[in-house]
Amino acid sequence: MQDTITAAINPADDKGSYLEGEDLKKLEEYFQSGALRVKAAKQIGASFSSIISETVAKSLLYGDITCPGGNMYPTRRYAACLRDLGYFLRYATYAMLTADSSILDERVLNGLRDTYLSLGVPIEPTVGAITAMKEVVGQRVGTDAGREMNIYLDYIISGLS
Ligand code: CYC
Repeated sequence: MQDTITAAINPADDKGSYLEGEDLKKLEEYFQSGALRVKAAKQIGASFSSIISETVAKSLLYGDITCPGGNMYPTRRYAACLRDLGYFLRYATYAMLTADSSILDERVLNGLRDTYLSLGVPIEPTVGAITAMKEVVGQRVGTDAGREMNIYLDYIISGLS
């Protein structure tokens, strides 16, 4: 896993140089937004289960997907879906904290699309659920932090699409 700090320092170290210019500016912005990131992570962590249930209610419930023949039926698959949404939220929160998406590549997206395709987990409703999650999270953490979380939830959407 990488983060904004190591992503700036590693290449500078390779060149044996100090940080300067754009790289330093990026770090400055990162530190300035630090309190915002930590506050959002705290809010999300304190209410993750209601974020997931609201996301599911908004995007997946009351359709065919939870009925016999749907991919969220029976309960075992319904639970797998809630678990997956929990993974997406938790790892997007880690990525938002570090302002770096590499943890998503390494721990979430690596092979996920192929796994979904081979198990018949439908991509479109999954993307719809992550889109609903963006709205729910935005309402909980506010516009600025919501924008940060959107970057990483969108990153998961692109990785699945
Ligand atoms: C299954 N989701 C899976 C599987 C994996 C993941 C590996 C197959 C193994 C299993 O059932 O546990 C995902 N595992 C992960 C991820 C990580 C991991 C991301 C990283 C930490 O370790 N079905 C739907 C919904 C959607 C859904 C739209 C929820 C958004 O219709 C999810 N994922 C879903 C379902 C299964 C699954 C239903 C079970 C499929 C099956 O066994 O038939």
